[in-house]
Amino acid sequence: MRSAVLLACLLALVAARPSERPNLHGAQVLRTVPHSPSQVHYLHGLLRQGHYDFWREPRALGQPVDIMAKAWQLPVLKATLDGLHLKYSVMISNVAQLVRETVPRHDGPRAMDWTSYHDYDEINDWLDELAATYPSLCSVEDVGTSYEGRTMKLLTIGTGDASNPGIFIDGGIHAREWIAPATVTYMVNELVTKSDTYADILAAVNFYVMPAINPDGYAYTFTDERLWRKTRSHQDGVICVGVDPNRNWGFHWGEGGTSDSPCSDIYCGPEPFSEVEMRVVRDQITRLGSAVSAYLTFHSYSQLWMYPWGYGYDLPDDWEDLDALAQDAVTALTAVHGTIYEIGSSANTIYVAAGGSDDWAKGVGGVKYSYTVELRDTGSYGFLLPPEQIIPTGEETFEALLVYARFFQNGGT
Ligand code: 0X9
Ligand code: ZN
Repeated sequence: MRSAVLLACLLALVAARPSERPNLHGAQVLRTVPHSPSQVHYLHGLLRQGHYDFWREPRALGQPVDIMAKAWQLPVLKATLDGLHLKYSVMISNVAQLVRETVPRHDGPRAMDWTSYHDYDEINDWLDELAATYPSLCSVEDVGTSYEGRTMKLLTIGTGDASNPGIFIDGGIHAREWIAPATVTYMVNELVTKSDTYADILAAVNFYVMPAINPDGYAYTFTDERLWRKTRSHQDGVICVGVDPNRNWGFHWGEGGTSDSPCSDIYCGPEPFSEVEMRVVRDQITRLGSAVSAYLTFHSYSQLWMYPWGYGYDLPDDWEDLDALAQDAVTALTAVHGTIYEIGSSANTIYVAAGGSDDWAKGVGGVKYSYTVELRDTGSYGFLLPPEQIIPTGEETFEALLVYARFFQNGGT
């Protein structure tokens, strides 16, 4: 009897969801706002040391910085901030509990919906199901395999010619940003299940969609570590796992806002496109060529609608075209639930970070309208956005997507 109880306890421990793993117990997210250049400088130093998980990196004076610290780190972090005369507030007082609340209960595969988050296999099964149910509207292709062997799928939606203008959409390049795949799949579902409403758009514009382009990282956030960001690739002789896939693209690779330390969350990798998943996405954008008129890559969080460049403060020559379309899209987005977004170039809006997919899409892929969207929220929940916000986020973001679609439908170039 005693051994049966012991076994049950052991099994419960092994089956414990990432939320229940002990390392997040007592973890908190602190927010601080630097008001002097030296405070920004010191926060950058703290970021580079790599001891803390910066949920929101230092940007500029007056802009909040969100730092997660584990229970044992909190006293030191608070003392460090005090030493820098930086006031702080507790943004998330119980990270572990929030993780528990947002991780879906899993008793085998669940049908797709938008009231909870779904894992990689569920999303892939749903893509296959969509293509089988709506063969005249969409098709699915296996376009690659992740480092750990997961199939990567590309869904094409549209009823017109393959040469119609296309919008390439991806999500989940950063594993822990769960609202991104959820929002991308929400928008796909709207287009496909309400195809009568959007018949004109679907006849004139194609959508190329990859909802979760970091399959192994995304799967890992469901099974092991909810707040994992990078890929899951291993390098010989290197202890730390993974590369920041949004520092890995071959355009200004390894420049500002990246790290060459494999343990860093912004590690750019041993070489450009070292990550197979990014090669897969790159090859699809390349293959589609001039059929891609816009590239939208979904992240979270901070509510930002950004265009290149991210590698430096310069703006592309045609930035006004990109800005105007973003303004229209965000106006439509805000009209739905009043959610406010900031618009601008990546480097000027968030921070300098080279090797991003958006910069590559424009700088090498030749996609004029290239954007990174940081979805909800502004930090109340951060990466742990409650599932109740998936539908409202989907609703508002879909209106923004329709602005892009109508722009191309009406001959925008
Ligand atoms: O740092 C990133 O990769 C993105 N922010 S996140 O918090 N989701 O990690 C912003 C990327 C903006 N684009 C480029 N810097 N190219
Ligand atoms: Zn991201």
